[in-house]
Amino acid sequence: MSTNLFPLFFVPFLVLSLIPCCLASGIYHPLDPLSPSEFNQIKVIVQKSHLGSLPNLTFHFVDLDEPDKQDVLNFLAIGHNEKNKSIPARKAKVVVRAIGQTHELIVDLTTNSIKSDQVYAGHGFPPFTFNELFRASKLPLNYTKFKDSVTSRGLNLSQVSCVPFTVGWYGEKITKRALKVSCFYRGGTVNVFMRPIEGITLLVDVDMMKIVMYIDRYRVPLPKAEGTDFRTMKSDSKSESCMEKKSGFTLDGNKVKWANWVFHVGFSARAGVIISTASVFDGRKKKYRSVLYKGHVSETFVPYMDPTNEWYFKTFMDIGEFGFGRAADSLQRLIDCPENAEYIDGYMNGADGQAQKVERAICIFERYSGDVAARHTEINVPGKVIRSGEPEVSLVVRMVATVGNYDYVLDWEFKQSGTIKVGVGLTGLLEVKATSYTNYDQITQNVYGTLVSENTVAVNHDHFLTYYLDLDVDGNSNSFVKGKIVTAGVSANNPTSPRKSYWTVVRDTAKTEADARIRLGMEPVELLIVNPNKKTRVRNHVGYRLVTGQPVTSLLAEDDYPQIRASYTKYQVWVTAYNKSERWAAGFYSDRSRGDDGLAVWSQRNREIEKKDIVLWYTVGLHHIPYQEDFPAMPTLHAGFELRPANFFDNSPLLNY
Ligand SMILES: *[C@@H]1O[C@H](CO)[C@@H](O)[C@H](O)[C@H]1NC(C)=O
Ligand SMILES: *[C@@H]1O[C@H](CO)[C@@H](O)[C@H](O)[C@H]1NC(C)=O
Ligand SMILES: *[C@@H]1O[C@H](CO)[C@@H](O)[C@H](O)[C@H]1NC(C)=O
Ligand SMILES: *[C@@H]1O[C@H](CO)[C@@H](O)[C@H](O)[C@H]1NC(C)=O
Ligand SMILES: *[C@@H]1O[C@H](CO)[C@@H](O)[C@H](O)[C@H]1NC(C)=O
Ligand SMILES: [Cu+2]
Repeated sequence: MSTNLFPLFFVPFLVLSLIPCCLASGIYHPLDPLSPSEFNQIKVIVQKSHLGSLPNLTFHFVDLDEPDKQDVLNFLAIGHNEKNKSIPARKAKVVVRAIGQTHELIVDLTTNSIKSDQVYAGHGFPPFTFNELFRASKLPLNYTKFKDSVTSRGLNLSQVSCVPFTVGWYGEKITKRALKVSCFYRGGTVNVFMRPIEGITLLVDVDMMKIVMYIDRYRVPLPKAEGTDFRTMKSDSKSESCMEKKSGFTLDGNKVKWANWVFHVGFSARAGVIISTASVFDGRKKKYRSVLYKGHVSETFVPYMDPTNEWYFKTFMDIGEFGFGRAADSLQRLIDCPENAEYIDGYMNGADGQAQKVERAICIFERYSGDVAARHTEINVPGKVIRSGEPEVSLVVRMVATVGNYDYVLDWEFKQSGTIKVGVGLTGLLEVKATSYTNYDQITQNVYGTLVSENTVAVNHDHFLTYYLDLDVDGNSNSFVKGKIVTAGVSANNPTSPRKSYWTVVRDTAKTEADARIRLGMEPVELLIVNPNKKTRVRNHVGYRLVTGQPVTSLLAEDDYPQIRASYTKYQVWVTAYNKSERWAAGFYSDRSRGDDGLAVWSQRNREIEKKDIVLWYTVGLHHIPYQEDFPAMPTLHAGFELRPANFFDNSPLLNY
């Protein structure tokens, strides 16, 4: 779902200096996120413009307008210590709303000016501001009909908490910015999500900030408070003293250097953690070689599978409707990250444009997993038993997005083997529906989920996290190769083999975007991004392999409205031609979107993708059928994928970096 209204501890930042701090200290990287002073500078520039005098000006999106890729790469190649004035201009993309219009601005921080201002006239709306969500959540508490509904259920208004939900799109010709608000009863629990006050539909027109529809259709018993507390016994005695473990990496501004890896860690309100310009050191070639220009979660799609009046609209796109960075929670030491972790704060804009800080938004730590990175025992050398091996030590970059009831743990794990392992952990609270049933034997109708406790149905749903992966494998002229593994026969009268079959690999290079839409299933495939211009010592194309997870695609009908908005979830893998402005899989304006922008639409252009700068999109999907163990809070469920070198190195990188 869509909002996290509880941590209200954003610290406003004062304008300290108009010079980006990073420039002064010489550790600047052109993809550094906007600094607090830059956010505040942008606010001042916009307020001093013609927009400043408009009533109710709100900042919905403020992010770095990244320099062109070539400029970034040129800058990094030159190195940051030289006094060469080719630092790309700092610019920001800003989306504000005023008098019912959405303005897209490019703000130039170097010249203190607005470079362009366009009114967006297409479908869909920018992300909600925290203020809007907060104000919408308070409206029912002062709405007579709702107060009557609460009283007539024998409940106490002082114990009611309301939560706003985005509403999706169902074919309406005209859409407004709207939220539906659902209310919950605390009455002795901190787990508000487990006690929904069911049967009420409450629609808020967000621009008017007014309730415009109210229906109280039915009532069912409120699930009990008992047994819903999700707080586990926290042992404060976790010894901090163990070992004084020196972190084996260096953090220089936002640049990380560890083992054979260098990369940049960014943060934005929309994407949350962003990994960019990741390169791995090749010990034989004695140089860093590029792997990933940029990677982050591009969109999420969480459709619930209850089509009834009160629940059908729950088809959330948390990145575009709200933002993973906006939902970033301050990490708890020794719980969210281990004792050897270092932390990075995150910054974003408030609705008023002012910089806000999320302390400890990202952590970075070395992981001693107890696993084996590589090993072997050799007994065939006469008179000897030769044992060798290396323990797995990796570097993890982590962020947690708490999007209302759900918590997503987002990991980027770098391994010395050259692998980048991307992990998603799902935990937090389920979205439940109150019901009159108290046990399974009573159930006579479809409840669209699992009875997880008395009067409590946890509704079936999906999670789709679509990753933007701009791989630049050893440079940016890349191709996408599909290797099908097929059964081959041995002819019956072959004199040299008694075998009848074996398997072999049939490789196919995708020419255009249409060749690169992949629905994974029973058929075994190897998916590679290769650089056809670069060869290994023995003349294989250098590449990286996408090691996929469970093959999950959306099961909704093609013509179902939520599916039209998230049509890209019918395939797990897409490859598109690089275009700086194509980053958000469901389109930039995904609130109330209609599927007319986004990955599926871009792919329809069917651009050439052979020996081109290309972007890989991979969707981590989970069909979530809840179980009783997910109540009252869910033990973490893991999913993910890997990017693994495939003929990238001349031999195992564990041996010679
Ligand atoms: C602007 O804000 C004022 C007060 O905050 C409110 O009364 C008014 O309705 C708002 N106007 C619009 C167009 O949102
Ligand atoms: C800056 O670097 C570029 C590219 O290396 C070079 O062409 C240019 O001459 C340099 N400028 C100065 C002022 O050193
Ligand atoms: C509650 O609503 C009334 C009008 O219905 C309004 O006068 C009052 O200011 C509201 N109170 C709050 C706390 O919003
Ligand atoms: C409602 O809650 C308030 C505050 O806890 C309490 O003073 C009041 O007695 C309660 N009313 C009912 C009807 O339970
Ligand atoms: C880049 O993408 C945008 C958005 O899809 C599109 O409008 C634009 O034409 C594209 N540019 C090129 C050069 O294809
Ligand atoms: Cu779930």
